[in-house]
Amino acid sequence: MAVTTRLTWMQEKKLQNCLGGKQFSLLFKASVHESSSEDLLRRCCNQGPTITVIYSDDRVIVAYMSQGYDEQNKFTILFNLEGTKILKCKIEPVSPLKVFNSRSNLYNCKNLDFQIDLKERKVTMSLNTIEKLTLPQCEIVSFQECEVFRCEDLLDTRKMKGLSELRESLLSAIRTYKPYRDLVCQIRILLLGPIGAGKSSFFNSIKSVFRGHVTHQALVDSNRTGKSEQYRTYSIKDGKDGNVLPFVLCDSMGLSEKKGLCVDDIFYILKGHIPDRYQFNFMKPITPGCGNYINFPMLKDRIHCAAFVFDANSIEHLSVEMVAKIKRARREMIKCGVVYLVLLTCVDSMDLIVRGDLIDIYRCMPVKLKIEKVHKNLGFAISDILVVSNYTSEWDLDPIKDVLNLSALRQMLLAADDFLEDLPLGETAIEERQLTSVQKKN
Ligand SMILES: Nc1nc2c(ncn2[C@@H]2O[C@H](COP(=O)(O)OP(=O)(O)O)[C@@H](O)[C@H]2O)c(=O)[nH]1
Ligand SMILES: [Mg+2]
Repeated sequence: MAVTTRLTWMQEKKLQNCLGGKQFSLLFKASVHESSSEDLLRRCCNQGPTITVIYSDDRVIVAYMSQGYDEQNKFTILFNLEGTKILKCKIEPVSPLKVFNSRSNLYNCKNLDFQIDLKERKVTMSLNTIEKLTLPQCEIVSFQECEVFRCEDLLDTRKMKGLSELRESLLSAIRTYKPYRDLVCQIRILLLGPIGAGKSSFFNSIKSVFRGHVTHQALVDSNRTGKSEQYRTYSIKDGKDGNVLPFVLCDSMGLSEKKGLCVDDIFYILKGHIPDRYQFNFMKPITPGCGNYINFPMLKDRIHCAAFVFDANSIEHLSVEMVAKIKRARREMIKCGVVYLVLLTCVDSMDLIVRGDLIDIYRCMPVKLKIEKVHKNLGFAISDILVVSNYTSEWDLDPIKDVLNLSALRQMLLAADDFLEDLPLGETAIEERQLTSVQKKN
């Protein structure tokens, strides 16, 4: 059976942040392995930097050793984790052999700042250390459990190499993607969601990956006032002069309680009646025949997949009116047979989330809770909720963000295939006849 830690997610996260984005792998646990310093040293030698965690009632005392258990440490840092508080102090570098040397007379080693007796389950600390960590004035602290972890950088070169390879394979899969039975040349993806959710930023992020540098074509509304009232359909080229990619991202006006997109307009967008640069008017829903309304849209003009975009930080604060609008929009999609997914943005700015977490974001507890909330409050299936992280103020491309965003895009293309495959036979037959006649003419 796998040996599991007693550290909570929150405690691990706090330590990770204090130690500059490290991840921990459990090497030793006193209650599972032999409670002897010899066994501990055998398991923990040659493992690089380590943390030794002492659980004493509600308190967790942690010793970070920069050189681990093999040699004399350059520095040792002690932490005292109590509830949500974390206190740290640097102590004289300690030799692990001395820390755990059961043969030494523990209580006579007054010159050591920190010493553990595994057999007796007691830690001794100097008065100076006790004061710095605001521990109760008692030099000997008894404990219930002791664990040792190896500390590694969350983003080491091996992981970054793996990410770059994944990024390349996603790019290649999207470049070479062909819509189901070639029924259309490009998949049209509608981005829909509250004002300020990150719809335009998602388009900019995808365009940036294919362009090779960060671009901000679509106006991003940093004040979240919802100024984008135009319907924009964006085709993206692979590189500056490359081929047009097999998808179009359609950026709509944001949903809002008052001045946002009329939910009645969604039906016309889905069916392909609305042209690029159409000016929305929240006071006046679209009526057939108005302006440059497309009277007889073809399959290529329709929306093949929709993405509801939500800011992870405001999912709990959506008003009753907004939730009702979202649910209506979803019903509209079901009616039109359009498949939909959810994009959860801004996870990078959530409390305690660091860049390194983005490589395994679906396992991050606060993100899992957000996904649960979207599922419970809005009724979307958990498997349809995808996490993305948009470019906001960066200058350089980040493979971690690219992998998240490209994975979401790939899921949308696969979902669009489901839509095309599910079209009533009559509709695909007409479309295929039109396609062959266009091909013959050319
Ligand atoms: N940290 C972070 N900020 C984001 C993300 N996506 C969007 N934003 C910010 O959210 C604000 C609104 O974004 P925008 O794309 O204009 O939202 P839209 O109204 O849905 O098009 C801007 O300040 C963006 O920089 C994200 O993934 N992470
Ligand atoms: Mg926008």
